[in-house]
Amino acid sequence: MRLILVLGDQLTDTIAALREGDPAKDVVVMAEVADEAAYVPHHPKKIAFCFAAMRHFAEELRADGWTVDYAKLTDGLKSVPEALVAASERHGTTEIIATRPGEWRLIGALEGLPLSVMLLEDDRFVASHAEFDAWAEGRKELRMEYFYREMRRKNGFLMDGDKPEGGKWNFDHNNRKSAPASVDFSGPMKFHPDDATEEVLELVQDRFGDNFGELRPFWFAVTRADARRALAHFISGGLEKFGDFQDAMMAEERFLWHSVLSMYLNAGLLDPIEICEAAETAYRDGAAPINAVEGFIRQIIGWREYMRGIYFREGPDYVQRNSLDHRRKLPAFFWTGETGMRCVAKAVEQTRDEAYAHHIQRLMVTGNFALLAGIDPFEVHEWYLAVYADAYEWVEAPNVIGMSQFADGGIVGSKPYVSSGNYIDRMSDYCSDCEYSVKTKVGDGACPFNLLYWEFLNRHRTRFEKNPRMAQMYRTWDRMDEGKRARILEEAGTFLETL
Ligand code: FAD
Ligand code: DLZ
Ligand code: SF4
Repeated sequence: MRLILVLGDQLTDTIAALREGDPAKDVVVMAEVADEAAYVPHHPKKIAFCFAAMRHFAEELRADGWTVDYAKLTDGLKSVPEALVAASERHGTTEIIATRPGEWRLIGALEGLPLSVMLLEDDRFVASHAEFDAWAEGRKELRMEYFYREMRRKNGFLMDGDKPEGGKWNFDHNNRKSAPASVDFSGPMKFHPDDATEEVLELVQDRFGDNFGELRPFWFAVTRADARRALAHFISGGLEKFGDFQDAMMAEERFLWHSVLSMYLNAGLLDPIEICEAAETAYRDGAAPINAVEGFIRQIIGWREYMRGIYFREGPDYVQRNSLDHRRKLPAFFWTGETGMRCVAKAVEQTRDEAYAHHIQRLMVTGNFALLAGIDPFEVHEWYLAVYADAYEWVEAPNVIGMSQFADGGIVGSKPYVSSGNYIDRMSDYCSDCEYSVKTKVGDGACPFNLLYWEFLNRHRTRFEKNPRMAQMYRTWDRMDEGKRARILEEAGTFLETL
């Protein structure tokens, strides 16, 4: 008899450890534990989703004939290792089968156990570690686009023989429409909590009710069957315009045409291949255009897989990187939303309510602000890890430390994702109601993004002026009247002091 560990983001009935086990002999161990619920102050919706999905999954395993030893949070276990040691004593076995966790912290903890642990590769991904590393080996730059093309070829998604469907690998230039007047998609499918989920909601309210984030209304799917309904709902209603408005942001439309499937995918309720197949079928059936479907598939077999590859290739110290030596504390308004910057206030507000913000809100509003203001990237990382329902370190860290904060020195991005208020104004409806003026570059009411943008470029001049993708910005800065430049730097400095 052996123990099979299933973690809160391993809720897939074909996961490696379950495939290795035998329902007739082995016992599945699942545990809600204090340490996992508290390594960052997770959003209550994230904890509730995790526990409710774990409990439902345990029931499904039992129905499939498995014996499941399930510990609830109220059983008082501190950590995953403690849960395994206790289960090992209870069942009289020291043999553990586990699927490799998605975080170095937990991998280290399992490897340090005084038990015999068989750690199996997590193969719920399109690319294995070996495949990613082989692709990365010897390359000067690890550009996602080239990795993505290999994944397209390997999996045959949107291929026309050996050519990309539609004659191009990437249709992103079609995908930059600004915010529309209205949204004709109802957003993600929402579900009513059943009794088992209600029990979790009460527990989470009791134990984590003071964490940042609204627990209710709780509308996430917590089973694979419901997650599949959410997928079908998106494919039939959202995918068609996903591409067009992928980068748009609206104050009162939190989801636009985004899929809002990442939490299900990352927890194991959905599989990346099944999602991409559903999207490709919609394209082949004429229900969604190529720019939407290519863009969507690229996010999943491209960006998501690439981020995972980077996290595991770069190693446990990745989250500590700080190539720009940013040291400022995270401003309180990341937790309160109390700022006159409407774009930031709205992004924080919806994050608090939904444990969700879409990519451009994460990258070009909160991420952009943190980078421009020189916030310590580790603090930024901990914030993102805590507040989003889809956040697990393997995917969150390369997005935050790499893509968003440039703290890895340019592994993920060839230039920092910074912008002035102009970009936000072009892509959103935030600015019209803001107490700052996006058109004002300096002086009374100037949008802080406008000031901080130039201050950032000036501060990091030696680092970035030779970057061909940034040279134009430095030329614009240099052409500016000297007095104006001095005022911008002075006002930016004053603003930064208020943070
Ligand atoms: P859609 O816009 O509908 O995209 C479809 C799917 O593509 C997503 O469900 C997701 O699985 C995948 N995807 C898209 N972009 C990325 C990306 N950059 N990296 C990985 N997968 C991607 N994603 C997470 O899953 N967890 C995180 O903790 C996370 N943190 C982020 C932090 C920052 C600073 C940034 C800029 C991005 C982060 N992302 C993260 C990526 C992306 O923002 C989310 O995957 C996406 O917003 C989830 O919403 P959705 O399901 O509606 O995605
Ligand atoms: C996110 C999370 C939370 C909140 N709680 C638990 C838990 O109590 N038990 C568990 O097995 N997993 C939990 N998880 C998911 C883990 O944090 C996740 O498996 C690791 O971070 C590795 O990705
Ligand atoms: Fe954000 Fe500036 Fe626009 Fe206000 S004016 S919403 S701070 S970009």
